[in-house]
Amino acid sequence: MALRIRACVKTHPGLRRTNNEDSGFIGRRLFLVADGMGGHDFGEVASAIVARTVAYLDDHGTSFGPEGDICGAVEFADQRLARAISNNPTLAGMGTTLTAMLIHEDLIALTNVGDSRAYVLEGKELIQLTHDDTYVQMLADKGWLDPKLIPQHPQRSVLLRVLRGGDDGGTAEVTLREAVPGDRYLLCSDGLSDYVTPEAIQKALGSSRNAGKVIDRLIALAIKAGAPDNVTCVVGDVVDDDVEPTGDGEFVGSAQELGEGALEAAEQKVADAKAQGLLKSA
Ligand SMILES: [Mn+2]
Repeated sequence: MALRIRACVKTHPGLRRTNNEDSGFIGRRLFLVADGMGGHDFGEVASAIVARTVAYLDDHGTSFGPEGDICGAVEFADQRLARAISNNPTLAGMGTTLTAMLIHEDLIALTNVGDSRAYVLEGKELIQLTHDDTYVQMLADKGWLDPKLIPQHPQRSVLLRVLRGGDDGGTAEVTLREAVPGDRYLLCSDGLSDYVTPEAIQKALGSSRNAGKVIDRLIALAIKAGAPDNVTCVVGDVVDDDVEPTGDGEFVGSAQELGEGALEAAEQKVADAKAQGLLKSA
């Protein structure tokens, strides 16, 4: 018997956006959500580059243990953003959040940059595992803002840290947790957590054994709330069984749309935008 995570991933562009800048991935041992941002449509490029780069860990060994592996992958992803921007300065300003989870033997390593979240449902209790790198969360941490006011705060989406090929984002903090069969994990972009209350998330997570149905419910709740943003969810259950995971993993959102050549796709987008007169030629 071996511990692993059996997961499902889905994304929805929401009701007000035409493009999806979120990416999601589920593999044999690695799971992630990335929410891109930036001028024009380059947020989707940033989230695709980072999702594709970090997902590489899914098939590659743990030379430095789960913490070292995840830190190295985040650093490498940030360097790839830096390289993409230095090769093509039109991309400057793009960035992405990342919340990633890796299971290794009986440990789960979790990292996050930005405001995409990880939760765990332990029995009936919903616990938020990540700390938002947002301006309002910082104010609340210092005791300057009542956390109850965060959901309505006009600056609630201002991020203090993202991956942007810069000097701050590439250093990942990793927390380790024990993998316990029966625990259900949720990774989500702020398109869910900004519009659906923790109580409603908790209820939906406990509503079915089927992770896909649970995600359908979560997305339906975001849509009921107007879904102004892209919504991406990974729901994963820790199981102890002998079933070998198969397949290459599954991407959704911009990492799926742009494919492995996210960088080349970015360069094509820049060229197209220039041709349409949307950008000044360099
Ligand atoms: Mn978002």
